Amino acid sequence: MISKIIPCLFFLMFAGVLTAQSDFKLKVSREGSAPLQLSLLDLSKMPHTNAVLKDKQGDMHTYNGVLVLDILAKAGNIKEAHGEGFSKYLLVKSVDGYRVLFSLAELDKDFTDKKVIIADSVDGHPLPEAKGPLRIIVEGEKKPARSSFQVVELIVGSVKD
Ligand SMILES: Nc1nc2c(c(=O)[nH]1)N[C@H]1C(S)=C(S)[C@@H](COP(=O)(O)O)O[C@H]1N2
Ligand SMILES: [Mo]
Repeated sequence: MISKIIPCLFFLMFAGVLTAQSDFKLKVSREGSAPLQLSLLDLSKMPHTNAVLKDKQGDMHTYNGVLVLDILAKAGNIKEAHGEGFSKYLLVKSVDGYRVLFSLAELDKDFTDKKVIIADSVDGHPLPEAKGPLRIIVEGEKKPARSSFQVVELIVGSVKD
């Protein structure tokens, strides 16, 4: 009996993980436009690039994913990053409530060569469950602290005062 239940339980857990992955949506919100919901499949179809980041232990890892600015551009015209856009920010929210802030210029290849991506794989593998399915990677930072894992929402806002 137990020998039948255990494989069944494994199957249900596996199916549960697959369903959770396919149900996952990254929310992208911008002032004045309806929020966008991107599935992992939507993201997988966008152009990907590598970004290298040192972990807490000092080991280098190569992440692969979509430039954050390309994702934000899907939710509206991001070239406002010039001029008026310098007072705009990106707030990155994670499952555990961790929040990290960027100015839009930090994400723009016209201002920096450092890549900021939403990674869906690391060293050729999907992100581990505790760090995925998506992690923002801020290439070249001395500490990996702004590279939030389990990202669920990107919010673009502007500073009013
Ligand atoms: N969602 C989330 N992301 C997070 C954190 C966190 O607490 N929650 N900690 C940050 C900090 S302080 C560090 S040092 C790195 C650790 O990343 P690593 O495990 O790849 O070294 O994750 C960052 N990303
Ligand atoms: Mo940290």
